Amino acid sequence: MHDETNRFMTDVISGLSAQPRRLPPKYFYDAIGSALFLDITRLDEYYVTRAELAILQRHAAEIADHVPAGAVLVEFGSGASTKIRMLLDALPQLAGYVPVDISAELLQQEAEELHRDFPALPVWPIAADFTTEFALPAAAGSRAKAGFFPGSTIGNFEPHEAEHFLACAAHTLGPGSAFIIGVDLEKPVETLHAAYNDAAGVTARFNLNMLERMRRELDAQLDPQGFRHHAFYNSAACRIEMHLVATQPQRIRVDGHTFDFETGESIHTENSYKYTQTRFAALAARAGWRVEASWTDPQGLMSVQALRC
Ligand code: AVJ
Repeated sequence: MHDETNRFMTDVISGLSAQPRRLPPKYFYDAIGSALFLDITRLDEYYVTRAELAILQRHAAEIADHVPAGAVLVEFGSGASTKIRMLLDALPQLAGYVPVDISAELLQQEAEELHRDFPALPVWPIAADFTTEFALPAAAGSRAKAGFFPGSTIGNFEPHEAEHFLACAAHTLGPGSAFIIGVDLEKPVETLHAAYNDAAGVTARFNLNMLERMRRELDAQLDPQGFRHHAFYNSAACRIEMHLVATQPQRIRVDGHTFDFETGESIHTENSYKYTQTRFAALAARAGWRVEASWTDPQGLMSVQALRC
């Protein structure tokens, strides 16, 4: 079995053994899940991507002002590298771009495409799980560094994990580095609810794909039709929660383990934390970062923050 599959298996068994049961949201993104997420970003109800792209487009020059000339830019979870392309034209000459992503295949493909489109930009991909510590390529050397972490992916972390992640990033990037990060903001619950319960049911399919993936990759025995998508705003915790809820008694068998579900029992698959500017600035400060500037879209739905450590 591949390392990645092994890790998936271990995380599934420990997550389903836990109470409440949970599965890490990073496992949404196999090829099918990544395609479904792309569909989500195009939904009318899902404001996050559209609002962030509007900010990056409109404020590219100001954002670029926070990235030192000659810096190496490190993107945490680069995926299709769509957003960095929007900044590259505005950015001062970079010494290099380091996309970090768990999917080695996607990385290779994107590195080649970037090289075609930006031949003067050295690209040094790293296949790694950016939620763990990783080493920068030797070529990055002692140059200035800037981090890039768009998409409000930081919202998937518990606040204490987000703090730990930011502290680690400060360590990896080094003192004096910049960090450009997308942070989703608190807003009326109706807007949030619609964004995670779209009328076309794409988010439901995205959530349920986690179970399909367990069948495909781990040979799990389960009935995906016995679970339903449930997403709601937990206002006390300031987060959207996504769950897969058993609609009837269910049994999941995987690698010799058996997990029984009563009707209504859930697997918690994702938290998506929403911040106020003040709460995010306080969290960043605890991790050693100062907010130098922040931008929002005209409706104030989403933010991009420029940090310095
Ligand atoms: C990619 C983590 C930012 O939390 O909004 C979209 C993932 N989940 N719809 C988010 C997601 C359900 C998304 N992030």
